[in-house]
Amino acid sequence: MNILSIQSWVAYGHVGNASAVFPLQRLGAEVWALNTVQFSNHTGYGAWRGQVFGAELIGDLVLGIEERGVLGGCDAVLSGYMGDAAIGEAILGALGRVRAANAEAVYCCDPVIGDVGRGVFVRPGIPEFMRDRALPAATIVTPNHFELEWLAGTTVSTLDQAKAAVRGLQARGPRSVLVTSLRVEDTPADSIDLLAAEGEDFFRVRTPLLPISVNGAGDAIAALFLFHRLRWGDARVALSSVASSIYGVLKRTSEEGSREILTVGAQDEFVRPSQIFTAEPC
Ligand code: PXL
Repeated sequence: MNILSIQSWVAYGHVGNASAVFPLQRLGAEVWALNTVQFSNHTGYGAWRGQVFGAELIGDLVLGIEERGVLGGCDAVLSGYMGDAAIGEAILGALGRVRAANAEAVYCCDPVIGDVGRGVFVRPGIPEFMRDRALPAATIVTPNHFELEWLAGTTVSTLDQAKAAVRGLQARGPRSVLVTSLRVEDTPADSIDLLAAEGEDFFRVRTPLLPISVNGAGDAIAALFLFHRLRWGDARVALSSVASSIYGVLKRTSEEGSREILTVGAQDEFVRPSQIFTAEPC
């Protein structure tokens, strides 16, 4: 499996490509990683150094890969944190090149906009880009609770509202939607849900809420969901695998009191999760 992953890079810690690439490789995927920014650390620290790369860099790197004659072997494009909206357009340009070489290529868009508590944390124009430009091109979209509400333009406090919001997104393009960090009325206070829609079907998996606040878990979840869905061709199996792996990694992260996800230290959880959580139809 070959995945073109276009996301941020941080030198220290694990968000963006620094959260997504290693788990994919650990599972056996080849990752063609393009970095939209290189920062010292993630923006959740409030201070960071580094650069947002120009949109033309994305186009140039994709052209270089195309010139190797291998673009047709790209199974999927994965995008995440974009830096600015011009980079978003470059990502869609890259997707166009990939789909010209392989019409079957899947586009998994993690619409990184913000989070409950933090609000919108990306540059102006990016939320609208995700809604109006990226969503219609996506095969799979992986919003968190906050992003689902933003993209759908509704509040989501019940499962039925979540499903209606997801249906609204599907009507605009993606066949599959994975909602992360979902907390609705029937979610117990000590739990958190993942909700996946594939065509007409909905599946939900519930894991214990961990007493931690890390960045980049959503980036790993999107990557893992894409990988397992491509591998198994089944959203329910993919959802169970993702939930089990990410819970295992975050539990270890919590036990060690780390501010960064233990992407490397807990890597066996990507292959053999210690505890299995099964997604159920809902
Ligand atoms: O997890 C999303 C993300 C990705 N990339 C960078 C970030 C964040 C969230 O804080 O700062 C650079």
